[in-house]
Amino acid sequence: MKITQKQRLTCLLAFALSSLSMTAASADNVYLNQWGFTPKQNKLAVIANASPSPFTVTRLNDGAQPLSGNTQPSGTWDDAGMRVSLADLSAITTPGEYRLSVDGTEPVIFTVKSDPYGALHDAAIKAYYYNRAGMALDQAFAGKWHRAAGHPDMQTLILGEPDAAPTDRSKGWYDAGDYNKYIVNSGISTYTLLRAYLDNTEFYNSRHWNIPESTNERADLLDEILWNLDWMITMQDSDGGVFHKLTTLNFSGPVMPEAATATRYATAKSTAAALNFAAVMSVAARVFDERRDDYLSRADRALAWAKANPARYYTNEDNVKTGQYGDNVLSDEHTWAAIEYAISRQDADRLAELTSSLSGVSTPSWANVTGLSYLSLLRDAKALLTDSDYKAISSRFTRFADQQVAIMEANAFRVPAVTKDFVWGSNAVMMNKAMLLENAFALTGKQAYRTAALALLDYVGGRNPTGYSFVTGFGVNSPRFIHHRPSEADGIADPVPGWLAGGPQNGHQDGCQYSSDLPATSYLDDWCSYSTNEITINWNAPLVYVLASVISDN
Ligand code: 9MR
Repeated sequence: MKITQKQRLTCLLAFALSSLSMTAASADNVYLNQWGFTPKQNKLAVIANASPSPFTVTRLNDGAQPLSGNTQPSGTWDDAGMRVSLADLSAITTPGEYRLSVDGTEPVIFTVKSDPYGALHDAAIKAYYYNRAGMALDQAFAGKWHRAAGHPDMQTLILGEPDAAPTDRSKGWYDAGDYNKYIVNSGISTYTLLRAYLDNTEFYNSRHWNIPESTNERADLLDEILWNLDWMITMQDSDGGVFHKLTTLNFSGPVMPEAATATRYATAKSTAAALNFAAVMSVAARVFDERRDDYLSRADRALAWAKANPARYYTNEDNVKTGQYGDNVLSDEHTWAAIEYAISRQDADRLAELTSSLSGVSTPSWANVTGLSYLSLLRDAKALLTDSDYKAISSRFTRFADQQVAIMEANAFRVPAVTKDFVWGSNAVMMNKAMLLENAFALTGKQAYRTAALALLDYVGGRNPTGYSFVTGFGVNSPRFIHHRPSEADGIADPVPGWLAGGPQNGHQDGCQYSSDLPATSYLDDWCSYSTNEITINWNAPLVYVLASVISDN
């Protein structure tokens, strides 16, 4: 079909407008998953042009054209300021490389393959190895990103207690782009990885990604998790309380770990730290048989401390300027820790009591862990709950999933995302939703939940209004300048691979220059942008979970 001069102008205008609202690195105005699709999954491309336009799909190896049609207008996404249409490519199920040509746009390539997510999964979990504190990364495992050890943390002090003996608080993962280690954020991150293991045990028992422990008997995922559990244990004080974080007074500059040598302190103890610690130790007790008693007695003591100190909220000491992870609403943490402990102790009576006061399902985050309680109840507590309690929990959970499906269907990009999702770490909001949706799918077998989870994977893989694939090293347009000290300081052009960038949100807390003020397009691939382009252990964890879940139940 020939397009008129007016249509051509409209297309050009739409392209120019969308280019303006996009970040500079976007090459075109077709947005789709840049990682590849499995043969059977839905395949949608979003075109930044509201009017129906002809499109053709060409197979690269033989020039065949297995699909053509017209794009379907799908409405406006106000968060991105875009009116768009969709090309549905789901009919393409034969593995191969394809070109999508939509009239008025630059053609884009997409792939269909049996395992588009395997390498991505391995990189997303290997990112934790790259962030290990206190260990040199050998070239045999780290490739060109090998580096010296930093932060041995063998002689750390307690802030404000100059007489306390220097103490070993070694190992653990660096939280993020900074080099500090925070218990609250370790809580949700370690839980999510333990959850990934518990829900995909067979997959992980035979999965390796070349870390120093890959040749031992244990699953690589468990070795990775132990690196952090070993550190978490060192943060428990003799009274059962848990120090909130191990930190320098200020953030270091963009230098390699071994060059960041300022003194490290354990800060004040907090209720949030004790509860996160107790929850993680309780779950770890279900996974590591040989450590069960130790982990449970640690959880026990942390819970007792939290009971005696139920509202010891953490705020940074006057001279501490690093991340706060402050949370003044701890009812969700109190319930979560108690639920995990009761599950591990097989205490059905206590569980019934806790379950009856559980609040509604919400997307997990470091500050809101109610969703984690639901996951543990659904996955690990069926035999401990009465049928009617289990049903009540399940139906509240699937109601949340149904809401996400409804949001997806109304969204112009067909992703279950709303304005309030665009907070610091919005990509992790999407992945945490996807994790819940994968669980709803596992619980019911309802395909719409899997479709919604995959739509969110597509979103972080490129079907989003910035045109970025948000995982370093994957996709044709992925972040190059993440806010990650080693990636900034190592002199290697490519960032450390496998990290999920925080993603768009329009708080602009870092004062960088953004080309957009809109929630879904305020993203900057620049070191400067710690509010949209940092990486963290709690954002990668649900990505790992979702990929493992999708791969193992393909
Ligand atoms: O992920 C945290 C986000 O929810 C907060 O809004 C933000 C500001 O307090 O802090 C984020 O966490 C950062 C932490 O404090 C320090 N390490 C890097 C984390 C990611 O930016």
